[in-house]
Amino acid sequence: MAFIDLSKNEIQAKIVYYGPGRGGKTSNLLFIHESMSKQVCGKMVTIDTKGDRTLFFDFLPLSVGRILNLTIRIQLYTVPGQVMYNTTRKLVLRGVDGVAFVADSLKVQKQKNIESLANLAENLRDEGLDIARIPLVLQYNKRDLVESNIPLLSIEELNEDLKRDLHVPVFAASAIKGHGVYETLREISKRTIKGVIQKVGGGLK
Ligand SMILES: Nc1nc2c(ncn2[C@@H]2O[C@H](COP(=O)(O)OP(=O)(O)OP(=O)(O)O)[C@@H](O)[C@H]2O)c(=O)[nH]1
Ligand SMILES: [Mg+2]
Repeated sequence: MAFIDLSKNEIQAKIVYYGPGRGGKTSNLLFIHESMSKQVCGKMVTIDTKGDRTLFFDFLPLSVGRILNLTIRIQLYTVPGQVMYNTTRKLVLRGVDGVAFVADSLKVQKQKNIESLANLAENLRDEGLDIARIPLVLQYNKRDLVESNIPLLSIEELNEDLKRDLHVPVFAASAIKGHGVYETLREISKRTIKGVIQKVGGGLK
């Protein structure tokens, strides 16, 4: 949850990476953790995994700089994408300030992407949040597989399935190669911090 600590001149914001199982949420955080300077990026904590399946969540704290004399700290979380872990997803979503939705470009995952976005909307609603208003970006992951023989969804098809009437930016990405990972992070951070400053600023008036 976003909060401002005036004794430390600090703002904290929570960004959740959401999406279908095996879409690449953990891979995004791993790439950020491996490539970002240690001054910015803290220790990555992975709570309970089985192979490459997240069973609880991943957590990565970032200290991204200063705005208006306030230190900005961002906490990145991933949810477990597998359908059966909805209770955990709801727990991780508590106090969320922004969401990066990681869709899987594999054609076989078409329905799973759609269901996961609907599940996000429903879980946000339970938190009193509206998917059309929360800071949100979409990432279409695994675009590196365009060069393989594996059937992929086109960007247009992903837009039709997921973006629809949402006014959100979309990033083509390859989390394992690191393409689009920082673009996604930068945009969702910018939107989230803007939202937090508006929220906190409003609260201080
Ligand atoms: N080719 C390719 N494989 C990827 C990419 N991103 C992730 N993967 C692979 O997809 C599998 C799942 O990736 P994860 O990052 O663990 O997926 P997740 O969304 O965290 O999955 P859950 O924890 O089950 O929700 C792993 O074997 C990754 O190596 C990508 O951009 N391209
Ligand atoms: Mg994971």
